[in-house]
Amino acid sequence: MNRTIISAGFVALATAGALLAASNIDNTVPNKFSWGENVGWMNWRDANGGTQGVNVGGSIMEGYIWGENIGWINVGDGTPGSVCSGLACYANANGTDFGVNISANGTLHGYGWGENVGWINFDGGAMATPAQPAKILCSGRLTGYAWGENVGWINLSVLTPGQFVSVVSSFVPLLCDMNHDGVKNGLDIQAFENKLLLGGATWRDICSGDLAPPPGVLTPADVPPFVACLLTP
Ligand SMILES: [Ca+2]
Ligand SMILES: [Ca+2]
Repeated sequence: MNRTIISAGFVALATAGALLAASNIDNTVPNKFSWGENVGWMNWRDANGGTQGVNVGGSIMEGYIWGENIGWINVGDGTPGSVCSGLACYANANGTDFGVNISANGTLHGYGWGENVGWINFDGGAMATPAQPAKILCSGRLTGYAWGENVGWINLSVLTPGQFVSVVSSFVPLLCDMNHDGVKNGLDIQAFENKLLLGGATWRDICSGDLAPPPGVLTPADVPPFVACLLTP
């Protein structure tokens, strides 16, 4: 990363924030901490009382992580300027449009920016041997590793409750709840059809609607198990 990109990152950090959605990271267990081998605990929820903590969306993250030893890390401003495989995403080509993207299979990509530590590469874990890609699981928790050139590995895979990061239970995708309103009923049929016919399925849609092979995509083969799921009490 050159100096131009880094200084642009500072500008984004200074001006982002007012439009952020409130954090949807779990605060009950709480599962809101990741571990950095060189930098200690990082809190994904409580920036500015939770109003500027990390919000996990369908295809992007936004908000701030707080590292007790390293200060703020910005994972995106919530206004991505690009499109990746039919999903809104941060371009991550320079410091003007950066942040963490979420692919339909749940893997995390792109960059966060730490005010004191520079870029955090969420593709880093996928390049490790063996590969341990940063990812959000259908259970709503993060797993894998991110890499910061100045902070080393950031571990999202600690198994102990209270020592990993998860979204709130209300944001965890439910089987066949394709409009993600927390219940499965006839309203989910239109949402399923739209994603099946028009594309644009997010990781949450895949978790809810990808019920038959081939995995990772919605195809007509997913229709019968989807209908069966809707009809099952
Ligand atoms: Ca529903
Ligand atoms: Ca499928």
